[in-house]
Amino acid sequence: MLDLLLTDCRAATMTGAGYGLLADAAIGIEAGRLAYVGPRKEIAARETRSLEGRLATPGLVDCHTHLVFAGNRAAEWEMRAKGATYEDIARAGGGILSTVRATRAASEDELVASAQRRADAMKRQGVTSIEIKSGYGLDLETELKMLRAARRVAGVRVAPTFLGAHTLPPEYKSDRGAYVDLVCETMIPEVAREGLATGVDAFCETIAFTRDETERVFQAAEAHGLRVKLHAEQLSDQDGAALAATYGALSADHLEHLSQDGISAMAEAGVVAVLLPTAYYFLRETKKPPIDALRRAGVAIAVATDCNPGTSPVAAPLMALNMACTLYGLTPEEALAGMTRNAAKALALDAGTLEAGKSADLAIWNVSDPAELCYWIGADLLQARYLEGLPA
Ligand code: DI6
Ligand code: FE
Repeated sequence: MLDLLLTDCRAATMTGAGYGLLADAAIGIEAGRLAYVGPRKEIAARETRSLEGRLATPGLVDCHTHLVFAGNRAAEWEMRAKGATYEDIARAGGGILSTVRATRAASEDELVASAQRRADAMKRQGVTSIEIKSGYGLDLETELKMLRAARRVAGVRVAPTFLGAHTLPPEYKSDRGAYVDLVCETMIPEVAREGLATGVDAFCETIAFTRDETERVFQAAEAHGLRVKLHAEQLSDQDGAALAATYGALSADHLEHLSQDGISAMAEAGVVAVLLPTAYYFLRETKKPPIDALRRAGVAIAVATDCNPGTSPVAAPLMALNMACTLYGLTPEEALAGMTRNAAKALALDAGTLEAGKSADLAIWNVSDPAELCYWIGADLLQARYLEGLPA
């Protein structure tokens, strides 16, 4: 017997091509999993609930965030609006390292509290799974504190990712190699030993880590059984996506400067392309990722918020969907697949589609057409959310 049968709904199953729309669907849930998704059907259930014609989709998956951090960078952003340059701000101790200082100084409870507020905003937009990266600690203690805080964010499934190779901490300014050693020989083994992360990420960029340094991080991750992903080709082409593909990466993210070779390598290895249009918007970038070439190569495309204090102060996943369409030219079908099916693929989660056997993570919306999820900005569209079959 089912635990719950949802009836009288339109279901965007996100299986196959397009929305996989079922106009008059029933959704059966048993033991936290989807037991039936298909046309209207009477099935014995402990409880039957009519959705009164509303749209059901898979719960949204935000597959790239830096949700845990202390403080914010609004003051620095304001200085820039008044004409200060990036160098002025860096000289005044600003930028990413100001977030590192604040995060080191914060308690784990403080990190959980501020991350929870951002997660709650995302939950109100239908999110049921969030990837959360470390990377504002850059020392063992604070990186572990961030990952512990990430796991305590409630009401959503959290996929924690270790991003010790985010930027070089000031203590290691004159000895890059020693910091990469610390990441590979101390931090990754400890993170793996405590089971604090399921993935390892790095920022491969002229202002962060080289391709060779990134490869060392990947080797350490592999040695400890952790899947990798990469901030790749955000500001310049470092051939990072191809490197990530060599290591069987789940995803390569940003990709504004991705080359055709990078695309081919991703296609061959099944690496998901994670697009972050709100970061592109906030930085007023002009170079877009090569969307057409990614499509032609058959690379799965995901869309995420990149929620972080420096380049994407955005806890609004539906706005990211809108920007994926308006700024990057994705179709609403592609954008929604990018925050459901393909985002789940980017995290190796057993979710992201409505089909029997998957986790019963659902968003129920006060709309009837799935394109509306990409169309409205700031509207209050969500009616209910289920995480593993339970109202959440
Ligand atoms: N790319 C980004 O856009 C952010 N991190 C990264 O690797 C920036 C993070 C920040 O400025 O705080
Ligand atoms: Fe990021």
